Amino acid sequence: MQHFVDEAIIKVRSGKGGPGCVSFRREKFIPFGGPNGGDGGDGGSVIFQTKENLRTLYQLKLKRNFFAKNGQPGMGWQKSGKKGADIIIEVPPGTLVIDQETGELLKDLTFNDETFTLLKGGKGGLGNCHFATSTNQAPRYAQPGLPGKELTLKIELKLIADVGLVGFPNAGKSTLLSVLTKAQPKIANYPFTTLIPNLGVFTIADESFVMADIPGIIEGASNGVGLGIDFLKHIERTKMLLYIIDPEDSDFEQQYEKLKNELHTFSDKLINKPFLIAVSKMDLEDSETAVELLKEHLKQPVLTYSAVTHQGLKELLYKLKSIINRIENEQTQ
Ligand SMILES: Nc1nc2c(ncn2[C@@H]2O[C@H](COP(=O)(O)OP(=O)(O)OP(=O)(O)O)[C@@H](O)[C@H]2O)c(=O)[nH]1
Ligand SMILES: [Mg+2]
Repeated sequence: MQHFVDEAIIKVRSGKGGPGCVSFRREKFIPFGGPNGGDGGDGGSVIFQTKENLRTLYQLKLKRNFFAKNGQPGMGWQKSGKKGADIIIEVPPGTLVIDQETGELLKDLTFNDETFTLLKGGKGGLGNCHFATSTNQAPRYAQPGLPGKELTLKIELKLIADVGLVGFPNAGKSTLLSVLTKAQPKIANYPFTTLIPNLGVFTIADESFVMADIPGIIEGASNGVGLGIDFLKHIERTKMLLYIIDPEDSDFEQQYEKLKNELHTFSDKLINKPFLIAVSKMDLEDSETAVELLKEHLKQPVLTYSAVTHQGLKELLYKLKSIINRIENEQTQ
């Protein structure tokens, strides 16, 4: 199974500013040289950068502390200390940076190659050359550098897939992912087989799209029943949803409305997405009759397929592609 990490707790710290320097010119023929202490370098900052090729937060699990370097102290001859090196934290697009203590969302990093400075390094202190006055021409004082800042962060990754699969447990979501993509999710004939989201890439007419399979959703999920609702955040950013309806389920005709209800309680964003309804397991007996009843009940188009015989899969893929292409065209206009 694909290794999937969607949350990490890390500690970040920006660098301390280097202290300013106290120093005086001392040259052979200038016995009482003026102050020439240079400034301390600024501390390094904590910077986030998104990289499209990263798919998980796995690398944040390996290294939990991300500390920028301190600024160097100022030196004589008005030489400034070097700035401390920044720490750059690379994350996939779709990453949320949250203050672990307050729960405040600090940044939502959506796009590829986005850069965000979370904590600036402490300013370097001024050297004593700045403090000479007419009454004190030899100041023995320089500023200390300002401290860096430290935060504990919760980093959350919302998967960005084109299509999010939504269905009751056991509807056949993971099976669909496994026949359309190279992903190998766990499949079994009992509810709640899928415990973490799976991603796969499907290709149709030379175009590739990402499909996300999440745990099944049941009635009351939005009130914390079952597992599914925790994972709805992973499909909040998908371009579209694909509802998988299970013809084996006794609630067959009501499944779509029940699912929609749960999604609605979770977020309006989900419910306003373009969607498609597909009935799985068409190889089973009586599924044709069930679909006729469903179509009458829903009064909207319903696609059908079987992951066993592969009937209907091509049509399903073309339909998904055309909806995603339409959405993408609308977005670029
Ligand atoms: N006959 C038939 N069985 C199917 C088809 N698709 C899935 N199944 C079976 O349905 C059962 C559930 O499939 P899964 O893919 O694990 O269902 P799921 O929706 O991912 O379930 P959860 O992860 O529990 O939410 C398995 O026994 C599959 O073999 C199909 O098209 N035809
Ligand atoms: Mg599953």
